Amino acid sequence: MSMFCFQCQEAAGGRGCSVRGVCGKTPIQAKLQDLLIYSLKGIAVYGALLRPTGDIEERVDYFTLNSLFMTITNANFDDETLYEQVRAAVEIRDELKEICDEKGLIPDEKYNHLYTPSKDFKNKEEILGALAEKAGVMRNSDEDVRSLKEMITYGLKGMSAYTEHAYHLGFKNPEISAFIEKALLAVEDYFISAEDLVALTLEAGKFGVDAMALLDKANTESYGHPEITKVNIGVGNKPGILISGHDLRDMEQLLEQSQGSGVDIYTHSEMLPAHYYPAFKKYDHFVGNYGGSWWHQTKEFETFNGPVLFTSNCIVPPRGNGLTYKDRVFTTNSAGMDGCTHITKNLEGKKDFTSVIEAAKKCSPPTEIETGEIIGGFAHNQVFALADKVVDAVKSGAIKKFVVMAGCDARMQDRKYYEDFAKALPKDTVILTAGCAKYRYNKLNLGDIGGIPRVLDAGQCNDSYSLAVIAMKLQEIFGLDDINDLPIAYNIAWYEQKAVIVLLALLHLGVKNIHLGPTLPAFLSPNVVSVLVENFGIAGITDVDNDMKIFGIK
Ligand code: FSO
Ligand code: SF4
Repeated sequence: MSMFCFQCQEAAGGRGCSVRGVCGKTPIQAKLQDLLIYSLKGIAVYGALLRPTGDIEERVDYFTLNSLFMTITNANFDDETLYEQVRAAVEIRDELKEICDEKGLIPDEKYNHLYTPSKDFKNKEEILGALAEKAGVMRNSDEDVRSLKEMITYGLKGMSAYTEHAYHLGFKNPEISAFIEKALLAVEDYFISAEDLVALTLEAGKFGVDAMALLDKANTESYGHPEITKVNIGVGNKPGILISGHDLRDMEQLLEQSQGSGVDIYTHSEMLPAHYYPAFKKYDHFVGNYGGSWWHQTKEFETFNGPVLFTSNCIVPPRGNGLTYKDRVFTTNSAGMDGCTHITKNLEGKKDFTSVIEAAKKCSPPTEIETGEIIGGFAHNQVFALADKVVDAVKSGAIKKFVVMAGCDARMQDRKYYEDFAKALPKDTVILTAGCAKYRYNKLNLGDIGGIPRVLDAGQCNDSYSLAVIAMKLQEIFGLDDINDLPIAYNIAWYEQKAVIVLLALLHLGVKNIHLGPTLPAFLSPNVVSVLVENFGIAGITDVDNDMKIFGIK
């Protein structure tokens, strides 16, 4: 087997990718990512000893967050970057070891194996040959232990992504980093019990809530609370830059630097919610959203005609299929793709997007692919402002049910279920959404209920936190003891590891009976599924009609 990965919903055959990723990840990239996580555990061994003495620097925590983010599905397809990150991890580990040696701090011997590789490796072939098997998913032979350890690892990846975005805005929480360090060591502990791993999974949910709350605070304190916004989906007549991913600090810097340049800025996929923030509305050249969710990019980047800036995942590598846009792709942060320009930040966190802006000036304006508007901006504050209206509609029976349809979109045919489900919902139901899942139904014009749109988009996948805050507020208003007594059904679409931390966070908040689709994760063993079913009522999906009945909707 040349690689093994089963971290996302598109894992080959519903089991795992073993030749090449369905996502486009090559075996070398898969192994370098495994090795990167393994090297982070080497940092965690010494970091955990130094944290109580205050000797752990912020740059180390940031390095771990950024590295975990690089291993998320569709984030980084650049061998050299991944290799250099492994090299840097080994150097950081050795620096920390030296400080520990000076202080007489000695790690538990069960982690001795993590003091490999030594930093003398010469190239990626050498290091992969020596260590890839030790670092991969299959290092755990017991399938339940493997399942729990991988679920925790994927939760850490999602948590790191959200924490890193917050960090870029100057909002930090070292407790999240301390937890990541502890959990990285726990999943490398060959003696840990399944019970302890279950407890750690639930604790990851708690830190998932903290990470999303931190990012919510960072985004709203920096750019204001999202407000109801109509976003243009047509195009103008100037050249454009398309910005994708989730990082709002990059959004801000790009808008600032491109002002007056004669270039328009458009969002793609998960960057759409940037339009909802008051601070970005002052930019006249911030004109709209182009296209749909991430996986449409191979078509849409061709017709966009201008440069594309990825501030995070999801990237689809345009390999060998006659596509011409690759030389217009720029990446930053954890995102990377071989052959594309990567933009880094200086010590103050500033980035220079001149190369992107200059590239845009030489391009034709985007080709129109659709016209009209989509509406969004229903994060917690905006919904609270409408609370009286919403509560009255529930009391009068005008709204009978809310359905949380947050999460991700992806390319497999069976995702059409979500479009069909949205269309089949009766007119007295409201969809609460966040993440790129919304592109399955946000252009369907599903109408409104007394002025309340039937699709309330809170924002990016991390804004699922907002949906939980809204649910808790409704629980308070209606005086309910249990959040599960609200007329809310959860029909969540997952794809990658940010959705894993969103799920664990919802479980931590006490939400039960979540339906997860289009398929349950390949990394869940049958026994772990049983635990989730028994304790949390987790279920998959069936077909639209049957699920409507299960949810008590029709
Ligand atoms: Fe989507 Fe991709 Fe936001 Fe993910 S664009 S799939 S869960 O990266 O992060 O919802
Ligand atoms: Fe396969 Fe998903 Fe892993 Fe890519 S991220 S290799 S598609 S399981």
